[in-house]
Amino acid sequence: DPSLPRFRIADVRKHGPESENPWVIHGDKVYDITDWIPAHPGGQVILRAAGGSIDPYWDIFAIHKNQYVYDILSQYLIGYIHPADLVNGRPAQEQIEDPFADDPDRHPALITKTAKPRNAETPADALGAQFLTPNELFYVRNHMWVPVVDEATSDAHLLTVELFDGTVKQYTLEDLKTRFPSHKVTAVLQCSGNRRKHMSEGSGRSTNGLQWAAGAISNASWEGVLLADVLADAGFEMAEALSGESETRHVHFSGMEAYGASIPIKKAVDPQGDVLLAYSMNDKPLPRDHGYPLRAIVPGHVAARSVKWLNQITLSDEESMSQWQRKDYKCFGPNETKVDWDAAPAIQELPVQSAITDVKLGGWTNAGGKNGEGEGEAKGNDQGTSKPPEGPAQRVSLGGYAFSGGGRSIIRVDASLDGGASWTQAYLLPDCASKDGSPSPCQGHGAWTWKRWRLDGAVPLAAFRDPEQGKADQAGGDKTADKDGGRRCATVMIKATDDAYNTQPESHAATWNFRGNLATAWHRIQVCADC
Ligand code: MTE
Ligand code: MO
Repeated sequence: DPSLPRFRIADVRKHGPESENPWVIHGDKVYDITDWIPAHPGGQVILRAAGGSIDPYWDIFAIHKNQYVYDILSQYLIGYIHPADLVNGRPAQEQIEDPFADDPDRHPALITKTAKPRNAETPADALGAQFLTPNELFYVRNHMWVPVVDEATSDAHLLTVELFDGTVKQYTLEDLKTRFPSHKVTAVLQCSGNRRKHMSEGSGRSTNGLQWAAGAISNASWEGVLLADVLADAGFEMAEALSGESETRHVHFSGMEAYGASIPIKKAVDPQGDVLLAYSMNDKPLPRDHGYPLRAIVPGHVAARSVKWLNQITLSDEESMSQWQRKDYKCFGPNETKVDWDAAPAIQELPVQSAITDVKLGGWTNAGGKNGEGEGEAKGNDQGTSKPPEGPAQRVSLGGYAFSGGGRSIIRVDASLDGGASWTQAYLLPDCASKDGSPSPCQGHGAWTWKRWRLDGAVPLAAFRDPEQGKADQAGGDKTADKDGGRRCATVMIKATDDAYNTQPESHAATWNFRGNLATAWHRIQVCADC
C-alpha cells in the first residue's frame, strides 16, 4: 500500500525492545510487532530485533524464511523506510545491527570454524596437555549470539521453573547460590558433531554441519546447585518421579537467546545423575561463551542438552519442541538421506569415543628386534609400551583422550601400529587418583570425565607402504591407504572400550548418517617417514 508513511531509520530505532510499541524492519518495510509478541512461538526473543532490521536474525533462525512467516508479518505492516535511508532498496549495511556485535573476545589459539555465530574447537595440543581444559581453550558451540548479562546485576538473573501443573516459581541466581548446597562435578562436554570431519573423510560421503576434527570436546570442573534440589524446592514430587509414576517425563531447558533442549526426568532426578545448574567453571565464574551467568550441565549426555544462558526450566509430558531436540541431533542409517525426524530418538547418552591428539616420531630401532641403545626403551609387556617389532621400526609416541557417555568408564584403549595386524594397550593416566592425600580432582557419581592415554611404541618398516602402493590401495577402496608426497606412510589407529564392553565401530561408513552425528569410528592417522 503506497499510501502508508515513510519512516527514517532513526524513527524505527525509537521503537526498541524497551518501547511500548516495538517495531522491526524487514527488507524496506516497517512493522509494528506489539501484537505479535505474545503469539510469537519463540517468545520474547523477537524483541532482540526491535528497533532495527529483523533480517540478520532471520539469517540465524532460518526457520523464518517461510511464506507463512512473511504472511504473519505482513499483518503488522505500518509503512516503509524513507528513500533517503535506502541503498539499492534496502537499509544500508552499516545501518543494520550486527547480532554478534556484543560477543566476547576469544583466545586466538582456538580453531575457529565460524565466527558468527562463534564455533571453535580446542587445539589438539590443548586437548591432551591438561586434564581440565582451561576455560579460554574450551571448545565453543554457539547457535546464536552470546546474550549480554551485566556483571553488576548477574545475581539478579532470573530462573523461572514451571511444573507440569502450571505452578511457577522463580529464583534469582543469588537465591540459587545462597539457598541451596553447592556441588562440584567434573565432566566432559562433547558435541554430537565431534569428529564429523573424520566421518566425511573416512566414509567418502559428505555430511551436513560444521566439519569438526577431534576438538569439539573438553573437560572441566563445574560448580552449581543440583537440578533435583531446585525441582524439589519448586514443589515437584520427587518420590513420585523416582518411582517412575510421575506424569512429568521431560525437563526442558531454555536459554536467553531462545536455544532449547530437554532431558528425560529419569536423568534429572537420579541421585547419581549429577545434573547441575552451574555458575562456575574451573573455579571461575562461567565465561560468557560458556553460558554466563547460569547453564545446565548434564554429565554423560550429548552437550546439546547442557543449555547455556539458562533462564527457564519447564516440566512436561513431552520432549522440548525445539529443532535441537526434535531434529538435528539424531542419527539415521547409512542408507537414509530423506528422513522422518520423528522416527529416531534424540541423542542423549553418548557412545564410546576416543582420539589421537598428539603424535611424536622418534628414531629408528635396530634391525633384528634389538632395541635401540641408551634411549630408555621399554620391555614391551607393560601397558603403554608396545613390544618392539621384529626388524627395523620407527619409534612413535601417541597420546589422546577416550570418553564414554552415561557415566560408563573407559577400561581400555587399544592401539595398532601396523594397520590392524596386532594390537597393544595404551597407558591410561591416573588423572582421577587422589595425590598426596588431596581429594580426587574428579567429582561426581559417574565416570563423567575423559581418560587421557599415552602409548610409546614403534611402527615396523613393513607397515610403511610406498606412495605408489598407497594409490593402488586407495583405488581399491581402502580409505586408510597411505600417501604423503613422496614419503612412505603407515596407518596407526586406536579404539576405546567402556565398562559395558561397548567399543567403537571400525569404519565411519558403517555409522555414516547425513547429519554427521556421533562420528566414533576408530581414529586412524598417518605416520609418515623417509624410509
Ligand atoms: N545453549 C544455548 N543456550 N545455546 C547454544 O547454542 N549449544 C549447545 C549447548 N548449549 C548451545 C547451548 C551445543 S550443541 C553444545 S555442543 C554445547 O552447548 C557447547 O557448549 P560450550 O560452548 O560451552 O562448549
Ligand atoms: Mo553440539
